[in-house]
Amino acid sequence: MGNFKTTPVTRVKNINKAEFIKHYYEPQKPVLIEGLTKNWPAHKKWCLNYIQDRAGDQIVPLYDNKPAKDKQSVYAPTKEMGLYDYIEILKTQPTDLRIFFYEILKNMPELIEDFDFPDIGLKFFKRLPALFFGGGESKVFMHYDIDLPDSVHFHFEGDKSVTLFSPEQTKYLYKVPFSIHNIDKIDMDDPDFDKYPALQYVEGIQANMKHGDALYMPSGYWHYIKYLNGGFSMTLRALPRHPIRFANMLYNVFFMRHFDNIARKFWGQKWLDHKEKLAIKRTNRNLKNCIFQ
Ligand SMILES: O=C(O)CCC(=O)C(=O)O
Repeated sequence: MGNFKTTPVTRVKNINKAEFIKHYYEPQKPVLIEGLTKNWPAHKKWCLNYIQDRAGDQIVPLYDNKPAKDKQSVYAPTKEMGLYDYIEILKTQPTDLRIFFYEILKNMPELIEDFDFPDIGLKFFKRLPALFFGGGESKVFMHYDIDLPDSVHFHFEGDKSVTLFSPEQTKYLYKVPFSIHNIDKIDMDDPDFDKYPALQYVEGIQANMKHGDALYMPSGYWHYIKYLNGGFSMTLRALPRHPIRFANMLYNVFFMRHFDNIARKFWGQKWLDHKEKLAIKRTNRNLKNCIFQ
């Protein structure tokens, strides 16, 4: 058992477009920007009460920390609940229940009055601003986004911990084939280096986020997220511009995801076990190659 090596994310108080492009977007380097939301109405208004007041009788799908098993899709929620009642839980007790990808335009379009798409050189996909909610025990499984966006993740109310890993480190992360996550048995808080030796070579970037912080996550970056108390975040995404990343995005969205779903339906747990074995075999082979180079 052990800990990942991590370095703290670069933090800046404010940044203009030219600086962002030169120092972060072009080299694809994460950065936490503290002042990006300070002039948004959301900076003053967004808190759990504000969202709860607008929840009405909406019913939302909820996820917990348990990984999907057998024929269950990774996108299948654990349960459904009224948004008002869910936020009441977030406010009053620790919970691992999360909302993943609550589409603002579909569900609470009035919120778009409260924020801007920042002018920092990213071509944001304006139709898909999304919120994420979690409680003090929520952990978002380690993954990268299927559409490989350059994204900016904004946090509101409470605190959260985000650990990022660059795409170059994928070879040591026990990535599961035909997926965007690593082996779900790995405890990202206390990784077992005897069982998963390649993890010793991984280096993360640690970002501790509080109200109003904005984290730039370059395309393909892995993220492992823990909510330290009840809060919520918004992600704005920009489609990848590099042609290879764009092609990978099309492959992920239009082929890989569907292929994996079909295989899961046919073979259930057998398919998951097979992929896990492959992940271990491939990663340990990468490790050997690296050691003997
Ligand atoms: O913070 C969360 O709950 C998940 C966020 C996430 O995975 C993302 O923005 O890609």
